[in-house]
This record gives sequence, C-alpha cells and structure tokens, in this order.
Amino acid sequence: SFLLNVLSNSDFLDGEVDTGFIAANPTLLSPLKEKDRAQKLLHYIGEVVLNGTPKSLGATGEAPSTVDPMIPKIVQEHKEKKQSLKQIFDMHGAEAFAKAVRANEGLLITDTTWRDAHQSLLATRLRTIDMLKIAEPTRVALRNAYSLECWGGATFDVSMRFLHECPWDRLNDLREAVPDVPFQMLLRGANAVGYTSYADNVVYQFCKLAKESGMDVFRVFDSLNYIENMKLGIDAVGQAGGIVEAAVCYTGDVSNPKRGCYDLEYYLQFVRELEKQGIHVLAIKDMAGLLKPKAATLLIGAIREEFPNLPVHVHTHDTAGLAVSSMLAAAAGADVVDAALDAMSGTTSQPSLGALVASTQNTDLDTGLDLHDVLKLNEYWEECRGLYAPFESGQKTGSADVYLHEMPGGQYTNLLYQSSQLGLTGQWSQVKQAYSSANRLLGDIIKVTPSSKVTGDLAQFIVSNKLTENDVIEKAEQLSFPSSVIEYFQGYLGIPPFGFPEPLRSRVLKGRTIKGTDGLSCFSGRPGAQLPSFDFEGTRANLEDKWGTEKISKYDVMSYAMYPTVFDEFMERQNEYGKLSYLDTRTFLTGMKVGEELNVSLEKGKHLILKLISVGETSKDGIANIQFEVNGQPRSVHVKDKR
Ligand code: 3PY
Ligand code: ZN
Repeated sequence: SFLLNVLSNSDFLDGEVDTGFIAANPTLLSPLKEKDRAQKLLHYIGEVVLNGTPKSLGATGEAPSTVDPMIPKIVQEHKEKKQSLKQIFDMHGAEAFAKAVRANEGLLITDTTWRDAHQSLLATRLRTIDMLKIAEPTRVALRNAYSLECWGGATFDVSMRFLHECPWDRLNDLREAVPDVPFQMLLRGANAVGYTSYADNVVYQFCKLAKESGMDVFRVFDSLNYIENMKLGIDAVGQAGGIVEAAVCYTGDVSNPKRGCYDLEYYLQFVRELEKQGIHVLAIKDMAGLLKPKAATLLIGAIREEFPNLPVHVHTHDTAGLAVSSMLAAAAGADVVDAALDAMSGTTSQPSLGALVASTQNTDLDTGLDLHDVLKLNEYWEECRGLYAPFESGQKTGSADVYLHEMPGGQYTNLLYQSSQLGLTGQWSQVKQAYSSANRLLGDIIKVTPSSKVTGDLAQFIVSNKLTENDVIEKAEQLSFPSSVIEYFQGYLGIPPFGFPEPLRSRVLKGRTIKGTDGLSCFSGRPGAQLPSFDFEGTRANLEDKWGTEKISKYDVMSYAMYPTVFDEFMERQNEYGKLSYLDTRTFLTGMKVGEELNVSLEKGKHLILKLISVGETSKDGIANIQFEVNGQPRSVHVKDKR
C-alpha cells in the first residue's frame, strides 16, 4: 500500500519526483502489473458476460462446443535419426534445403492446419492458444514434414483486427514451441500480407522481420502473376535469408483446350521467368481448387521435364471434392503437396492429410509420416474445431460449381458472409454467377487476394445494382464503382496477364478526378516502384508519442505500416483488456458462467484462478457491477450495459 500511495501521489504522477529508485527496482512494481493484468482480463470477461460475444467478432454460427480438446501424447521414438529439413536449412542454407527436398524419395507434406485451413473454413479465426496447445505433439508427429504453414495470408490482419492478438507474438511463440520443423508463410509479393501495394522498403523490412522471428519458407505470389511484382517479393525474401518458394497462381483448366488464355504454354513461360530469378522452390498455387487430376499430370509433367532440378510444391483446395486425387496425380512429378489435418480438411480447405498419408503407404510416395500419430493429432482437431462453431459457414459439401466461378477457397466463406451482411442473403447463387461476369469484365484475371477482392466487390456491386455484364460496360461512366475496382483499373495491383480490358478501363477512369490514397491517379508498371518510401523512423516516433515508448517495437511499426487503423484499434484494445491470447477460446467467445472457475496461465508458472461470483443489476446510469474472485480475493468490474 506504500507503493500505491506513492503511485497515486500527484507529484509522482506529474513526474515531479525522482523515480530512479523505482526504475532501478522494477520488481517492486510487478505485483501491481499483475493486478492490473488481472483487472483488464476481468474487464473483458465482464463485458462478454454482460453484453454477449462482441459483435465485431462476426461469430454468427452455433455456440462453441463444451468439450475441452484432449492433448494427445506422441512419443518421439526413432523419429529423430534423419536430419530434419529445418536442421538442413539452418546449418547449410536454402540451396541445401532445396537439394534435400528434390533428393527426397517419397512425397513430402506441408500441413496447412495453422493457416490456410482455418482461413478457408473458419474465417481465419483460429487463436494462437489452440495452436500452442498442440504444438509439441505436432512437432513430433510432423517432424518429417516439409513445413507447417502457420503465418501470413489473412492471419496477419485478422489476428489483430478480430482476435486482438499480435501476429508477431504468435510467430515467436510457435517458433519457440516448434524449433525443428520448417515454418512456412504466405507472402502476397508486393502486397506483403495486405490488400494493396506497399512501398518497396515496407516489403523488404517485413521479410527481414519475419525471418528474424523464425520464418523459413516464404511462398511468394502475385495476384495477377505479374512478374515485376514477383521479382520484388523474391528479392525481398532472398535478402532476408529466407527460402524463396515462388508461386505460379493457377486458374482456368490446362486440360481443356477451349478454356483459352491460361494454357500450358502460359504457365511454362511464367515458370521460365521465375526460374531466372534464382528461386529455391516452385509452387503451383491452385487457390480455388481448379487443378483436376488430368491437368495436374499435364502441368507438373511438363514442368518436371523442362526443369528437372527445381523442387515443385503443389497447393490446392478441395472445393469440388477432387483434391486428394489431384494431389496423387501431381505427386508423380512434384516433391511436396499441401494438406490439412483431416478434421480441418475438405471443402474449401486443403485435402485430407490422413488420406494422403494412408494412400501413399507402402508405395514409392510414402510421406515419412506415421498414420497413427497423424490420427492422434486429428482427434485434437476434431474437438478443437467445435470451439469455433460460431465461425462455421454452414457449407456441408463440396461443389463443382467452382469450375465456373473460380473463386478461391479462402474467399468463398468470406464473401458468403459479406454478402449476407450486405443484405444479399438468398442471392448467393447470383453473387457466384456475377463473380464470373466480374472476372470477364476485369479481363479474365487470376483471382486471389487481392485481385479476388476486386472481383468479389464487383460481383456484389452487380447484384446489388441489378446490372448485367453489358450494363457495366455501357453505363461505366455513370456508375460509382467500389474503390477496389477503380484502383484495379488505376493499376494499383499491377498489370493483368492479358492487359486491361477496353473500353471498360477508359470509361471507368474517364472524367473522374479520382486519386489514389497517395495522390497518384494511375500507375504504369510496378506500383511499388512509384510509391514514396515509408518513413519508419518518423512513424516510430509518432507511435511512441501516442502509445508510450516501451510499448512500441519495430514489429509494431511494421504492423502499423501495413494496417494503420487496425493497429491503432488493436493498441486501444490492448490498453483496455491487456493480452487476451491468454484466455481459452470458449471464454474468449462467451465469457464465464456464475460459479464457474477458470485457471488462466499468464506465462510459465504464473496462473490466475478466476471465479465469476455474480452479475449485478444494471444501475440507472447503465452500469452493472460484476463480481469475481481472483486467487480467492474478491474483485469487481463495472461494465456498461450495451444490451
Ligand atoms: C491469401 O492471400 O490469404 C490466400 O490465401 C490466397 O490464396
Ligand atoms: Zn490456399
């Protein structure tokens, strides 16, 4: 209490006294910090108990399951004998890693459960705590995997925006828990992990920080397969010391001679360009799940023949239900394929990891993974997925209409949700059809973040305004298009493979005094080359002024560089609630019940026992008093009733 008196003294608060003693003995303050941490957590739980799941989370489905996932024990046994690919990379570098991959006799697997699978099934809402709980068994069971995809794509902004988690903390914590299996991330080339082009120095610094935080394999793609953007991303990863896995985004159907545009020669030409950049691994990124078995054989066969030494990694989605067959066909020429643990696989996610392990057993393509171990991990995911029931899209089966709309797996559920928010419930099939029209209007483009967002925005615009494809072209000068569409035509994403469609582009841009966010109205060539460098030093100074010096790291400055508004809101939530990633997912989503007791682990060896005692009546000024016990001591929080 002496310390409390000191801390509330006005001279002390004004900074009028010498605080050297306290600064030199920081442990004096730690019980206070802990108390403050607990109070902030209670504040969050109190908010949820009184007002329900925060609307901003978008938790529209059923309640989370009441079962706590069991954590399996998987014994290491002899699995350690061979050097893991992570050890090869750390000791001998990226070229040695690539050689080892190419020399591997069986089929290597990337497990996408921690990234693309939940991005595609659960609106990217998987929380760090649920990955950390299964990290040790995963480390053992998947030691012979090519990689664990665990970061990048939409996880970066969603973790800050909706889960109030720092994406950099996630990467660091996972790396600490899994030191010996390569980590993989998805980098949107010049768009880094954002939805637009960034200044070049942002992309370089981002890759440097990601590598420093433990990232190994960077799958780099560009949403228009625009080689200039790719060169930038490839160079940034190379300079950071990461493994450059350069992706060709796949759309259309190489096995259909009538599809036009995206034929075998188109892809081979693009691979030639990429190979010249000195990449370590080539990825075929089939983000929509369009690669049929016959197409996989054709495409990967041709690549293998022309580039015998280049490791090839194939990514797909099971949107129509064909993905296991396609990956087995791909495996004849490819070194690695992507899969997700069974309970997190299928439909818009990746094919089932267990199915691939089982179907290649006792063949030349053996994955080096033990099916029993994989199934133990899967039991955890069966239960864990239940915790995320509020984010299930309701989609029960695959559907072959993906061959018509070509929508990426990660976008499908997102667009479905957005469409219902826009009042287009019941018009989902029109939105899907309009998506094909939008694609044609934009020039038959590759559709993947962010070009898929442009296509989705235009599709919703077409349905909301009851337009035909022809209307869009004829009335273009009068229509107020979504800003993403205008920016696309301004060249914000780069140049599409077959050029911008005319007369639509000129009409959209004509007579508009539209300026991009930076005052430029049109880009010619690579946008990043024309954007002014980002001022890291100045931004850091501003953020320190705003949030306090000790709270801002170089990682925070990077988060801000990409997502200024999201970052500021994230910091506000941090101030209000502290670190919410400590809370188990059910409590995070639904709070506690009266009488319920909860053990929250703040860090190793630091636990809080929380108990909800009562929820008071709301007073006249709209405030309710919520009573808890923390480690047996009574505590209360006042919460504004927003019901
Ligand atoms: C992303 O960019 O987030 C993707 O998953 C693209 O497929
Ligand atoms: Zn994907």
